[in-house]
Amino acid sequence: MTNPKQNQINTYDAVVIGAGFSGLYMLHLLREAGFTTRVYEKGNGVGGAWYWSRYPGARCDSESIYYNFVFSEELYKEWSWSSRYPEQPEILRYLNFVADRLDLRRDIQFNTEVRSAHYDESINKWHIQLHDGTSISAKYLITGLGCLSVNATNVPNFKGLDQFEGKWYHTGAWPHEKVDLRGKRVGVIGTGSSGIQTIPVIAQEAAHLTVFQRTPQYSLPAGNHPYTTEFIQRTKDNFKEIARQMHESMGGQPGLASDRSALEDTPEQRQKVYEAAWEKGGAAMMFAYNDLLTNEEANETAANFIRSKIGEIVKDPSIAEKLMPTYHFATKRIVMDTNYFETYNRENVTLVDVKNAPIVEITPKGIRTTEEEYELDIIVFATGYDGMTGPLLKIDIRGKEGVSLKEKWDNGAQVNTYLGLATSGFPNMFMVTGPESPSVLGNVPVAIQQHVEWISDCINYLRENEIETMEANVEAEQNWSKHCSELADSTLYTKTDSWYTGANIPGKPRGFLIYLGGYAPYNQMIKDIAKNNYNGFTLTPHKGEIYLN
Ligand code: N01
Repeated sequence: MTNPKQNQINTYDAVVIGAGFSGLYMLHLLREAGFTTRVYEKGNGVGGAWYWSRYPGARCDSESIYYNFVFSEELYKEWSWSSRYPEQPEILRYLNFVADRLDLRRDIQFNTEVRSAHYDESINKWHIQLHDGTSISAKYLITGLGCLSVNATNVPNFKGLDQFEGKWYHTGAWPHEKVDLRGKRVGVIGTGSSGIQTIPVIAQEAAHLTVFQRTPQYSLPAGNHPYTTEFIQRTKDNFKEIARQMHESMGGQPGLASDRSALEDTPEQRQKVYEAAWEKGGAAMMFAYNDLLTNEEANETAANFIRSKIGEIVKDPSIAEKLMPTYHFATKRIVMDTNYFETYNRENVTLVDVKNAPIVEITPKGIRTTEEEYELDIIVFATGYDGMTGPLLKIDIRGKEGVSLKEKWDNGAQVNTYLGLATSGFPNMFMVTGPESPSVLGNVPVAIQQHVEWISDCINYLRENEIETMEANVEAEQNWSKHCSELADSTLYTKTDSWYTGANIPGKPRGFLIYLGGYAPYNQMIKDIAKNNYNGFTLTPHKGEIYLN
């Protein structure tokens, strides 16, 4: 039987994929500017990652007063955060508040997956196919998929998972109803941000928790605390200054940068600086000195400090030793926790080092490593995502001459973008926080706002100047990609295996797809490019003349 929706075609100025921070703001700006815009969202509600990641203990690792939109003073002042690092339900409530306040839902289609987006050169339009067979066409295609998305969760291909008699869940696609852990034997695989947030909370409820750790982490105390009404009022009174500082900082959160090298200080001075940063909590430690990510010796001073803290917190020295990381501090995404290391002092928690004794298979009863079988009722995969390119490459996106993004990027081996916003061969397509933009190395909502505003200004410019298509130039994107790699190679980031480098996904080509030049300089650069009539892009007016920039 043919699906009646298959022949139905709707045309919009812009189609946006995803209704998280990116999609919501993109819809708002384009609609305000008078563009017909439609957002497609796989979930049954807004929120993106915050809609899906409902695992126990999920919370933000940027300070809440900076983890929001600052394009509207009114909106900022109408919302009050409860604490420094709020839990997932509160962030989801915030995004629902934004959607309601800006009346966004009427242009969002929920429970809808975009399966493909193909560019038709004969009419300069994108044809977008939805999971139910509906076809949509649009002049502009904007991906607001996030760098880590539910469509790119990583569940390692362990033998026997299908035979497991208990239940299993991935942290990034957690059930919406409460998972009852009482009296259960729970196993958590993975000790990245998700694992480290959920482990202390699961340990409090489960009968027994077994943590399967492959790489120990430099987790820092979040230093979470409730906000007072007076504090929140002060942030509202200082809205303009807060918004300015967010946009003008290197990572979207003001007040963190140091201008000193760790090696300028004596060991005693460093100890004091690190103690103060540890006490302050959050990301302070990462920014205690300005060379922790570029100088191995400097980095080692911070790494040693954290290892000594782990030794102090964890009572059993053999467990403490297993929990001490050896890679360069902060070269994997920094993790912030509440009572993570303390959790290993509990009697109902076992740490299994799967680097030494790898997982061999999932059995009907639990997990078997090379040394032992662990019986479990529930397995939690806190095993991360196919980040950066994964969310984009899961959709069949084809540009000119039918070439897919997958082919163009050689399945991830040759990712080229211009500024992380566009890629040659894919006219009128824009990526919010795409590969090779500053994206995840900071407070992401700020990176999102900078991109969304740039894209919206750009689409307005195209309309005002009667430009039909806009496409990144091959040379501009090759130079940009080279610049991104050179920057990455001048740091310690590329010396560590992580999801930043693609090393977490077996067979995924390596590459560091994040621009390391900082949010504020990047934002200035893309604004200058716009002012300069979008140099690095080819703009083709309606009449067919070509402006090469
Ligand atoms: O994923 P991860 P995540 N066998 O990739 C292990 C954001 N986030 O979901 O390090 C055994 O960091 C893997 O081990 P290893 C944040 O940006 C934000 O925790 O590869 N273990 C690692 O320990 C974060 O960085 C918030 O050796 C395996 C873990 O699984 C990003 O999401 C909250 C394995 C995966 O860690 C991803 O974090 C949560 C295997 N086969 C997340 N495969 C906020 O607060 C993987 N692992 C905003």
